[in-house]
Parts: sequence; structure tokens; C-alpha cells
Amino acid sequence: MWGNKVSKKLTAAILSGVLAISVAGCGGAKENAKPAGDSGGAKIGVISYLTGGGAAYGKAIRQGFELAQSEINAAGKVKIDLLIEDSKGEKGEAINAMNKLIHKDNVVAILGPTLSGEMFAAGPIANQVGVPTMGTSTTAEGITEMGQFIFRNAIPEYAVIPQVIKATKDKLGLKRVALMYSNNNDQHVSAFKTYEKVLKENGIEIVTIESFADKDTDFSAQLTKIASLKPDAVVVAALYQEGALIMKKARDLGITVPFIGNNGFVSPQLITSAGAAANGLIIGTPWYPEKDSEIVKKFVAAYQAKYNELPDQFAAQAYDAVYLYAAALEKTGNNTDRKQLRDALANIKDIEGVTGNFSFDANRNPDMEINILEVVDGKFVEFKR
Ligand code: 1QQ
Repeated sequence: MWGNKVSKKLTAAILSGVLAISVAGCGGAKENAKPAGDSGGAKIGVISYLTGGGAAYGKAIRQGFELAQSEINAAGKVKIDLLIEDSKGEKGEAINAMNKLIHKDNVVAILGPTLSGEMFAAGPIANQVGVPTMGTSTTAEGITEMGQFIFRNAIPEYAVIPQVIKATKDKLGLKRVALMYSNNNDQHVSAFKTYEKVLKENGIEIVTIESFADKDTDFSAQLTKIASLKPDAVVVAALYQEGALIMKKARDLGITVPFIGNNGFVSPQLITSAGAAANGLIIGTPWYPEKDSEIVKKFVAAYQAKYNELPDQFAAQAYDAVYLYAAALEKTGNNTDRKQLRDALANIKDIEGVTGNFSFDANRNPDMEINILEVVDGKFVEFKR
């Protein structure tokens, strides 16, 4: 009896083993013929900052892309395959990735790269060949001016910064601020210029301008000077790696006033790295997870279920961007001709995304609203002081 059971179990195990091997065999052969995740759909290349100091941006972006892709492919009206390359936050890597995706993989469109500097380096390649390319996080001035094939759904900082400065001036009565920026990062040089102009327009005095470089870790000289000048706020253009170190050091030196951060600060990684020092940070963003909207609630729930964490702005913009391509593909009737896709994309108006109601303006920049948020008790909440 007992022996019989064993042999039955054994036979079943062998059989299921055989089945498993043959299924794996089929899958394997298929996998060899096509890239992983290939659904036979439109091939869209992704260039993202996936490893290195700023990898939290790229991780969120990739997760946003992949969630949207799986939903779109499951719905079945259009099919999208993502071919993902890591740019490591480096211009040279972004150029290599762009060349590979276009010339070797023959993608129909591109999502990314992550940083404005990477886009300035790699975007002209795509534009010249005529491959629609959409930045989902690139906020410097001049991105879409690279050409007719370059788009972005990230709100440029020249649109965000005036609103943030106006709101902080009104609510905090700002009169004198210190300004800091990374001078070897295209995006932060651009944001710095916008800050300078907008602060002047608002009659706010800039008591000092302090610069640093990406990957710097010691900000004591700049912040000691700023502490002695007692500004009403510190305005900074930086990625979260440097931004978090700056905020920590500032609080250590007794600078308790609010910080106003640009797009690099809109990452939960800033709060994770800076801890309590991040409280009092004010930013502008189209993304607000607590928004009373069905589409936002659905996205937050699906993202949490898939990745076991809350989506941030970078994930939300990435998610919306894939849906914009899907909408363009629907318009072309799944025709992946790059020029047709570009034209369909350029004509997108009033699409409801998780970052709000979306339209491209005449220059392929987003036309949408922002929220102003502040870090309170370690969380981005509505700026309400
Ligand atoms: C840019 C940015 C960065 C903060 C993206 C991560 O806004 O480079 O344009």
C-alpha cells in the first residue's frame, strides 16, 4: 500500500518533471528567438538611469513603464515591447544606448533618457534619424527645441519654478534667499538661471549664489556662509544625492529655514537619505498620490500590489508616457511608421493620466497643472502654511 503510494507519487513527479522540462524547452526556444517580454508589439526603447548614485530615479521610472506596459498589453488594443538600456546617468552611456536601440534593435520610439544632460547628448541622434523620443523626467530649458521628434511629458522647470516661488513668497513672506546649484549638471544650470530670473521678478533678494558639482559630498563651506547670512529660505537645484547631503549639513549647522528644491528633490529617496532634515522642503510637481481621482487610486493600488511600495512622481510620469505612446499607436491603427507615430503623438490632447489632464503644446511640451508640496514629518503633503 505504502509502496504503491510512493511509486504513484514518483511517477507523478517524473511526469511533471518531464512536462516541466518540455515546457521550459519551448519557452527557452521562444526566448532565444525574441527578446524577453516580446509580445510582437511596437518596440519601444527605454534609456534609464538604472545603476549608480541616482538609480532611485531610474528604478521608479522603469517600474512605471513596466506597469503601464503590462496593463496596455493585457487590454490588447495595442501591444508594446520595452527594450531597456541602462544609461547610468552618464551622457556617453546614453549615446551608446540610443545608437544601439535605433541601429541594432530598430525600435520605433524611445522613452527617456532620465537626465536632461543625457537627453541633450543623445536626443539629437534620435531626432536626426526621425525616431520619436519622449523624456519623462527631463525638465531643463531647451529639450524639445532639439527637434520635431523630441517630446517630453515632464513639466519644464521654467513652468514649475515661477509657481513655487510665487506660492512661497505669498505664504512665507520671502524677502531674502540663498541660492545653490550644481554647476556641472545641465538641468541644474538651467534651473539656476530660471530661479535667478524669477526671484528677481518677484523682488526677492538673492543674498548669495553658491555652486558645487554633482558627486560632491562636502558642502560645509557654502552652508557656513549661508548660515551667517540668515536667509528666509535656501533655494537649491540638485539631484537627490547632493540635495540630501546639503539638507542634512544645513540642519546640522542650525539652518532651520525652509528649502525650495527643483525637480531632483521630488523623490522619496531624498527623504530616505536626509531623514528629518528633509522636513521643510517645498517642491512643485504634477504628481499628488492623495488626489481624489479614480485613475490615481487605481494606479497607486496596482503599483503597490506589483512593487510593494508607493509610486513617486517619476514612476507616475513614466506610467503616463507609455499610455501616451499607446494612444498614439491607437490613432495610427497600430502602424509603427515613426513619422506617423510622431504626428499622432504631437496631436494628443486631453488625455486623462495619473499626473492630470494631459495635452502637448505646440512645442511638444506638456500643458498641465502642478501641485506645491512640502515635506512634513517625512512625507510630501500639500503646502498649506
Ligand atoms: C532633469 C531632471 C532630473 C531631476 C531627473 C532625474 O529633472 O535632468 O531634467
